Formats: sequence, C-alpha cells, structure tokens
Amino acid sequence: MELRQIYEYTVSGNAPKVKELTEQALAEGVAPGEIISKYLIPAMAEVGDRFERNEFYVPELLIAARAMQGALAILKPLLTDTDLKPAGKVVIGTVKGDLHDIGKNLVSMMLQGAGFEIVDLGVDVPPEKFVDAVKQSKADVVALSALLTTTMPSMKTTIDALQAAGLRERVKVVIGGAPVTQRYADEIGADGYAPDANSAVRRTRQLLGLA
Ligand code: B1M
Repeated sequence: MELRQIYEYTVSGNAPKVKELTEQALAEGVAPGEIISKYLIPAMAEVGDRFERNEFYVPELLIAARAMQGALAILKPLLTDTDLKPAGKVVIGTVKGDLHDIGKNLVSMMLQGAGFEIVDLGVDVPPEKFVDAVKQSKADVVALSALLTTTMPSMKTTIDALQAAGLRERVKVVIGGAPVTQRYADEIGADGYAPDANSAVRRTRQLLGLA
C-alpha cells in the first residue's frame, strides 16, 4: 500500500479511510511509531499550516483531528504494549485555560511507547492538580503542554506551585507546545523544552540520565 495516503486522508479528514489504511499498514508490518511520526504528525502540521494560510477553518481542523484520533486509538494500545521496563513515571497535562490536546496526547503516547508510565491529567489542568498528582504518583517528570500564548504563564504558575509544595527538587519539569521556546523554558525555570513528540521522549530520557 501507499503509506503516504494516510497523510493525505488525515489532511482531508477522511476518518474511515485513515482507520482502514492504518489497520492495513499494521497488518503489513509497519511500526505504529512510524505511522505516527512519519504520516499522522506531519499531516496535522500541514492542517495547522493551512489554517494559518486561511485555507482551512475550524470545522476542517476538527474533522482532521478526529481522523487522526481514530488512527491513534488503534495505535495507542500497540505503542504501550512494549516489553521495555518502565523507564520512569510522567505526569502530563495541558495547562490551565488551554483545551488543545492533540500534541499533548501525541507526547503522552510517544512517552508510553518509550516505556514510561503515564498519568494523563487531560486539559485545562490547574497547578494544584499537578501538585496532587505528583504527590500521589511519586512521578519523576512533569510534562506541561500549552498551545496558547495566553496560557503559557500557567506553566510558570505550575512550576511555582511545585516549588511551594516542596516537590520541585524531586521532579524534572519538561515543557512544550507550539508557542513555547527553549528561552521561555529557561526564563521560568523548567528543566527542559521539547519542540515535538519525538524530542520530548529524548529530552525526558536525558533528564532522567537514561540517554
Ligand atoms: Co486552536 N489555536 N484555538 N484550536 N489551534 C492554535 C494553537 C493557533 C496557533 C491557531 C492560529 O490562530 N494560528 C491559535 C493560538 C494563537 C496564540 O496563542 N498565539 C489558536 C487559537 C487562538 C484558538 C482559540 C482561542 C480559537 C477561538 O476559539 N477563537 C481556541 C482556544 C480554546 C482553548 O484552548 N481555551 C482554539 C480552539 C481550537 C480547536 C478546539 C478548534 C482545536 C483543538 C482541538 C484539540 O486539541 N482537541 C484547535 C486546533 C486544532 C489548533 C491548531 C490548528 C492545531 C493544533 C494542533 O493540534 N496541532 C493550532 C494552529 C497550529 O498549531 N498551527 C491552533 C497539531 C499538534 C500535533 O501539534 O499541538 O503543536 P502541537 O504539538 C506538537 C508540539 O507543539 C509538541 O509536540 C507535539 C507533537 O509534535 N508539544 C509538546 C506539544 N505539547 C508538548 C508538551 C511537551 C513537549 C512537546 O511537554 C513535554
């Protein structure tokens, strides 16, 4: 089969086709991580670019996101079904005020695929919820996602809350999302920044001394 069709049907938001081709690719032995990183992630990047060029509007975005999430639902159990030992525990969430979760879910899945145990708090997560989750789960890493410039300050508030709760020395904080930069990570005292899902895995492994 022509794997590039997964990319094309994701961009055009044809969920049944994306699902069918994903199943076919898996049956042909294509690795789940390859389908995500080579076709699904670039397809959503293209969708984002078209949105910025006013070629796509919110309905097209949602339809493409739904097509991608259908494929991810198939791929996710396969990514977690790994024989790697748990590499560590990560609490992940999209920060307060922010409802974007596609990138966060990708980071979560790639981390799972790399053998991390994940506590996913979802979207619009207030600092105190991160604090509680770190306490309860004894996580090694907190991964924060923000897609809006207006919600980036919630990353700092969350780091401050971890500090106030006496947890900051115990956990590494890694941040990401389209508007986030290494410079911003340095400014707010995060331990790491990752521009995409693959580098989030690499950065997390580095921070825990696994790479
Ligand atoms: Co929104 N949106 N949106 N949106 N949306 C953006 C982010 C925007 C840039 C579009 C634009 O105007 N060009 C803009 C933000 C502008 C800004 O702040 N500078 C914007 C806006 C304004 C809004 C609303 C305010 C629109 C409105 O209502 N007027 C509203 C806000 C709602 C809210 O959150 N409170 C809104 C709503 C929505 C939808 C609901 C329609 C939908 C979200 C659906 C969902 O997530 N379930 C949506 C979408 C789809 C987008 C765009 C088009 C695509 C985002 C996406 O999913 N990208 C986006 C434009 C764009 O990014 N070009 C846009 C694909 C995804 C794979 O990439 O999320 O960047 P991304 O994740 C990457 C990396 O960033 C990184 O790895 C991921 C995978 O490689 N990464 C991390 C992400 N999190 C990480 C965490 C880490 C590490 C790496 O931690 C360790």
